[in-house]
Amino acid sequence: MSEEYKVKCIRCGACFSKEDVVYTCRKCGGLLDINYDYSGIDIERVVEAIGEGVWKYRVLLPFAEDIKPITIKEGNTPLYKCGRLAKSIGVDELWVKHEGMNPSGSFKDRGMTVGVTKAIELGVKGVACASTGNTSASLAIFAAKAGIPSYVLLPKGKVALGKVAQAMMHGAKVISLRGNFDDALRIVRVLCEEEKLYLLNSVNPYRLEGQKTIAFEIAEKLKWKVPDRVILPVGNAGNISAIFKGFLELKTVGITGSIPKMTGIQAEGAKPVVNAFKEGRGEIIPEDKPETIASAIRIGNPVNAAKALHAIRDSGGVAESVTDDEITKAQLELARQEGIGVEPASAASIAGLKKLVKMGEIEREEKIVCITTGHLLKDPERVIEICEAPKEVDADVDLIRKMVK
Ligand code: AN7
Repeated sequence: MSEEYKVKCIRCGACFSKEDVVYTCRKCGGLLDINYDYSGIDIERVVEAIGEGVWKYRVLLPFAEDIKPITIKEGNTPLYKCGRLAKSIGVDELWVKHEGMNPSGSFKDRGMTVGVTKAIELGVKGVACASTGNTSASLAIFAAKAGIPSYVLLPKGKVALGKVAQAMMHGAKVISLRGNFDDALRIVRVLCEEEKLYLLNSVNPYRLEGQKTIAFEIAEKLKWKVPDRVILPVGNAGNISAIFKGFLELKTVGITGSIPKMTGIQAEGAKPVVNAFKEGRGEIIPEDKPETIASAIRIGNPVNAAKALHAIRDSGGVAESVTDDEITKAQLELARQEGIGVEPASAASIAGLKKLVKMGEIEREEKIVCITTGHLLKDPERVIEICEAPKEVDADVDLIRKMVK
């Protein structure tokens, strides 16, 4: 593992110590990044690494050799080649990396294994987050595994059932806030400062170190050749920033030769990053009333927007939005053509691909990876809404025989 790293502000370059509990730059308020001495990274230890999941890539994680990870065997998710869907969309080569196959059912586990391991190293008394659902489920699980208390703030009535159930079951103190996700994040940040709880939203740069391993796994599965494009949903904008960093690191240390076009998809009713991208701005204008059926990405003031906009522009990618109807349609197609069950936010990546192909922005020859961030079972209520209801019948074989004809 890489003990040699800096916690550095992406805006003014100020550095902070590893023992410091700091989330944003104390000098200018900018986002922080974990920087390694890449000249000291042994490529063989990345390419030849044994093991599986996030900790396989421990040379590029910010810990000393002897650290004991808090892990529930996260990562190592399947990368499916999707021939039928590719054909119907009109592209030659489409892969789906299904992050819903993580232990808690979302990609957040990758960030939490690193984040909670750091929390234990720092010796904090508890951990906390605001969440649209998946972050809280994952935090509750890792806190349980670590044996420390967790506190989660959820926007009341706006979180999918499966996610709340997980947070409750694994023992988090769940607080239902009369407000939206952005309100919850604002409040939990104050709470963490005052109560000395460790904040594990994606503003915490250690979270992103775990999530960047999505890039490592994609590259490795494709025999260290990177795809032309990676498409994923964007909410708080941490994951797209993390995956870009992962690909950048592989290129920096000399394992790969290029970086995929990072392509971020938001919902029509919550698209501050898309607007900033299209208007050529480096900062977003927050949206007061974000609204979409994809509750995971119902976020109006994404904290990692500055990093995400860099990732998208520096890689030659784009940001685009899709409607709720387009999301639902893509969710059904992915389920029925490929057998991949995802929650609405995740289907935004497929909906975005379809739209960008139609617009001529994506070319047929591109090798594309879509990331589906969360599992279908996270949001059972939504499934019942969009699928045909089961037909109820008496226990009579003749009646049922007629139904299957
Ligand atoms: C399924 O759980 O923000 O752009 O609090 O659950 O890195 O925020 C969830 C985000 C995409 C967006 N897909 O990722 C939370 C939360 C799913 C998600 C995103 C989320 P980011």
